Amino acid sequence: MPITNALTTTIERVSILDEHGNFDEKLGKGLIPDADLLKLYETMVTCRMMDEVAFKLQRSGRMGTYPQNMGQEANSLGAAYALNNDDWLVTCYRENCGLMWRGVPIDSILLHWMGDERGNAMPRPHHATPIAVPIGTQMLHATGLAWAAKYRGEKRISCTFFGDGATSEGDFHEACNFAANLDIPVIFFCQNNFWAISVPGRIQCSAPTVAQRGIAYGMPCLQVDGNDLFAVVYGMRKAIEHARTTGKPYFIEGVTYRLGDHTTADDARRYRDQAEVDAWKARDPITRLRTYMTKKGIWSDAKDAALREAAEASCMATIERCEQVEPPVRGDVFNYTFADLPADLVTQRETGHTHSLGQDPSQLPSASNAR
Ligand SMILES: Cc1ncc(C[n+]2csc(CCOP(=O)(O)OP(=O)(O)O)c2C)c(N)n1
Ligand SMILES: [Mg+2]
Repeated sequence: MPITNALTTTIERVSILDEHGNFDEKLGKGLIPDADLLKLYETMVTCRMMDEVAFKLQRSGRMGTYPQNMGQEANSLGAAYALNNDDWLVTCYRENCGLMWRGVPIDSILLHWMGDERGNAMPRPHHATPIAVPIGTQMLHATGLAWAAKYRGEKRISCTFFGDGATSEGDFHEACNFAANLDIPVIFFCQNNFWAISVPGRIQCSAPTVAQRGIAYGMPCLQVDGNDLFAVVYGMRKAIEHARTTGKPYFIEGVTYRLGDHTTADDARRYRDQAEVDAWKARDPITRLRTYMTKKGIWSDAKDAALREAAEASCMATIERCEQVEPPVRGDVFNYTFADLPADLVTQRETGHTHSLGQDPSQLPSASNAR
């Protein structure tokens, strides 16, 4: 028997507004009305400002570890813009911009990174799940949420975000397998920023694109320029239409770059070249949009300065509010898991120490904070 071809496939890549200011009129015309574009740009600038402020807060000891979103704003923003507000937005930790577009208060996000978990209890009406730090868990949650919506006959879909490194996790593959084989309308959105902390993408994924990982599960896949808001919106509209009309999943790879360290606990200078960072700085999604809007005559330096001033004031007000929130009580760690707290945990709650640690009474925190 002759050898036949079992599969030939291609992955399309979408770029509409490139870093040199070239705009593809055919794909981009009418995609985002000017009035929306201005609001989207404002959200990006405010998000970037918050990112810079959060970095400084951590450096001055007023915030715990924080993962900067700098450079990746267009991905989650474009997705949140294209989705309906009652579709599930299931994020990890580089999607502040999309959450802000959804209306999640910046207070919630900052409070969470200041170590107060109440910040991560996303206000219910926003259909956003808590920021997921364990790598990969949220893709399963998104699949479950979309499955539940399907079971109830709702038209709601979910869109989940994860990094390139997360596609090496078993959870990713289980979520894809489940969604593809049970026909569950989930959009899997990978933010490929080429690094998983200090592990470069090329030794984590030998395939030329991350998008093709979706092909293995029979999902349509698309790669978009993730620093181009227009391309992200274009790709998301395709994915949303597919998910809503067929009830099946879709895979998007947004090619982007994290301009900051992995988190404030990292120093990326130890493992990546400044030349690489500089090349990506020139592709910054915010600068690109600003140049485009200025050329179009709908933006100016004066408007930009005013926006930045307003964004800074709003970030400062947010921080002031967050720092005035009464800290949570230590006992909360114990209070919401067991109906009847086992005796040894009662002791821990009362004394703040376990059998194995902190036997030296001088190390014990005061029991007065335990409740
Ligand atoms: C289950 C789990 N394993 C390991 C970690 C430690 N960790 C935090 S971020 C990260 C890399 C994630 O890389 P990627 O998915 O590409 O996302 P990025 O940080 O680049 O946005 C790792 C290994 C974790 N948070 N959770
Ligand atoms: Mg990554």
